[in-house]
Amino acid sequence: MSEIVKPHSPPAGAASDWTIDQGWARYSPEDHQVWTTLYERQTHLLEDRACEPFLRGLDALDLHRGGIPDFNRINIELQALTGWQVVAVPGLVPDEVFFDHLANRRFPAGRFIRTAEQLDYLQEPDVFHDVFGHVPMLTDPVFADYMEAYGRGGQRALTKGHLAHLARLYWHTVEFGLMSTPEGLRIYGAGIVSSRAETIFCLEDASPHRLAFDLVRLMRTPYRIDDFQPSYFVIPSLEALLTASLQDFGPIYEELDGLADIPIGAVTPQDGVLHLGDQTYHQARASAQ
Ligand code: HBI
Ligand code: FE
Repeated sequence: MSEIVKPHSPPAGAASDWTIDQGWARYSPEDHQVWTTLYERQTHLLEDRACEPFLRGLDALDLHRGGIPDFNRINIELQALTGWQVVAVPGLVPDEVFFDHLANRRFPAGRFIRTAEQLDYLQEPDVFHDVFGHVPMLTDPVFADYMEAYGRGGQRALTKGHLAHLARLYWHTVEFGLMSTPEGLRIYGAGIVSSRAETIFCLEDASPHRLAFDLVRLMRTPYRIDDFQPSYFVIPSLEALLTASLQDFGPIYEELDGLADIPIGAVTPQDGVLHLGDQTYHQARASAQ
């Protein structure tokens, strides 16, 4: 997810679908150590903060064994569970390439890993974000169907000129989604589970709003790519998310044509408010500039 302009033909060495070999044997001991450091930090924090399907996915793929996982190894288990595959790509790929992979149950993942100096912040998705963050949820059959539906929806959104609206759906669910459970709010968004600071902020800080998921509302809401989200959207269940995504978005896009965006961090009278944030975090950041 990025506004960065991407070239439209694959770089040298990549296949026409932009995939490359992971080249697992080429990772250095330092690369593996970065993964393990991040992994241990996050799994400890996520024990009672991530949703059950995410934690189950970590177990199912045996991501506990340390070091950057070999995609060929995790693909055996992932394929058996939900028919998904992880494929390596050089970085961000063009939207149509991205959607084609998702629609065919392939998740494009970066193969490079951040350096030890960049543990907490990074612009482009690396293998820790893509594999630790995204792949565990793909072991859940309902979420697996949702991601495929999203890929198909992306292909249609491109032809209808509504990519910006659909990208917001990805951002507010796949990347930054929260889920309501009998035990309380839990994280399923990949952008959150791969970030130490946002894992705490999204659940425990008084600043952000936590609002009930509503497809149209969420597509009207811009997102931050450079900082924590001012608002998080809470789904009642993965089934509800899948059901919402399987409807025809055509009429929804028509409705959106007549509706203004809702400013980031705003709350409307129609919102289901689980927590009304005081927005102090983003106010302090704005006044410091
Ligand atoms: N490419 N590798 C990669 N990862 C992404 O998350 C990604 C992408 N290309 C396009 C894209 N995301 C977004 O622009 C779409 O989801 C809208
Ligand atoms: Fe991501």
